[in-house]
Amino acid sequence: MKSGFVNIFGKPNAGKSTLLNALMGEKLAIVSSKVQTTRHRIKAILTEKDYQIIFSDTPGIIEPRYKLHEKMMQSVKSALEDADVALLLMDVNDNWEENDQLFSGLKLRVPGVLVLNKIDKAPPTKIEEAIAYFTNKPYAKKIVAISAIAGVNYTDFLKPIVALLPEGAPFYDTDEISDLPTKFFVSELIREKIYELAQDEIPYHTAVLIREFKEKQTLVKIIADIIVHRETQKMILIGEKGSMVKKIGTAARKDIEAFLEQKVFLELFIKVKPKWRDNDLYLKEYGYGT
Ligand code: GDP
Ligand code: K
Ligand code: MG
Repeated sequence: MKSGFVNIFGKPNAGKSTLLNALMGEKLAIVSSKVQTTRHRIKAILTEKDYQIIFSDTPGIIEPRYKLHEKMMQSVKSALEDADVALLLMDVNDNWEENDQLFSGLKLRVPGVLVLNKIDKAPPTKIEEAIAYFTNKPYAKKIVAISAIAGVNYTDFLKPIVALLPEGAPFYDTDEISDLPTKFFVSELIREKIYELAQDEIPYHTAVLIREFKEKQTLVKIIADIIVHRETQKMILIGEKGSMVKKIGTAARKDIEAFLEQKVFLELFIKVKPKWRDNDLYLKEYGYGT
């Protein structure tokens, strides 16, 4: 049995969360076209007959500007420390030199697999040139080109990664898919809808707190607070006659129902907590503690 930790690193929007979902065949990590959507390290456990891989999605690597950012980068650091294999993911259409510097800067002590993503948007010559550019880079033990959106297959993608893992007993029960509680995924699905539907900087000022999660006979009742900095942001999120919060709620409920495989009653409240992103107590309450 092979078992170990495979951690995904890369710049914001490289497609880390999309890849994690493709590998798991299930939506565990939220995805958006906005940078800094992922704030936590998410562990996803894939168990098969002869291997168990614990994948970690991480926030994109950035320079911290708020305490929230510092917590995000701490989770990148911890993911560097416990990896058996590092997946270094980049958009093949992004700047190669910048990614080269970033990956060198990680100072990997474990084998790295360079993953060139979004090949659906690149001409074949560009993919070949990228492979040539990254061949023999010290962090890239192997190079693969994929489209995370289209999906990845076992033979071309997972098999070589499994080969790099140590022999050993599985770390988690075979029926576990994550180390994080259900509530976490529920709050993330709500947050994803805010990234999709709210304009400009509002998603970055938002946290979601599940206040009630009750499994009843025929449905799950969920009450959540959407936390923002300012009264004006609250007004925008409520929208005209409550239209915005209603849209967020409807879209989130559908995804939560798919995730829980149960009917859901979802109620959302918008609350103002000035400067929560720089307040240790709030950060802890909203799940960004260490
Ligand atoms: P992360 O910030 O690295 O976690 O990136 P996400 O997984 O959130 O993806 C960022 C954006 O890139 C989203 O709009 C995705 O739909 C898109 N994306 C991810 N993988 C691919 C891909 O293989 N091809 C294309 N065309 N878009 C992708
Ligand atoms: K993103
Ligand atoms: Mg992400």
